[in-house]
Amino acid sequence: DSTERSYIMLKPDAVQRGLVGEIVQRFEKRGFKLVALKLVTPSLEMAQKHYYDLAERPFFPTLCKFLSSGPVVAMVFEGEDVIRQGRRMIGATSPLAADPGTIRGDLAIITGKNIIHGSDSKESAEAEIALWFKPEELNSWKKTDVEAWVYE
Ligand code: DAT
Ligand code: MG
Repeated sequence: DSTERSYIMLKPDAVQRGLVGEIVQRFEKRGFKLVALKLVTPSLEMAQKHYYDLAERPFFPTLCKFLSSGPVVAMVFEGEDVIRQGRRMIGATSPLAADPGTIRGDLAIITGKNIIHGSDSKESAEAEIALWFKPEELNSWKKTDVEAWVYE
């Protein structure tokens, strides 16, 4: 299903470290289509909603405080199997366990500063996209012949 969509978010550490371009490029180069993107500083409430399934975990308060500590890059990528492939590209939750070649395995060290979020199922993708974006912020567009964008 080439219209599958995943919510991908670059956390405050990725923005602070200047890794936005590099990480977005990996998804673009793979061939996934960007359908939404914005820089936003999440409120604590927004962070808590995003991570609601982890509310009982001891690290939940720290995690939510961290996510709301500065701007994040909220994105939606579209493409065949993008939810699962996005998770593969991101790598394991602990960057020390993430394979080299993955985003976390190449660019991060500790779990609490693992630079990126990606939806883990169709259900979470749908819920996360609805949480972070209004319907009109999602852009449906066709990739066309590059020459038309270089010449008139
Ligand atoms: P993922 O981000 O790989 O989907 P998750 O959904 O289990 O991982 O957890 C969400 C975030 O919470 C994760 O990116 C970092 C933080 N986190 C998870 N487990 C943690 C732990 N044991 N200690 C501290 N932070 C943790
Ligand atoms: Mg998760």
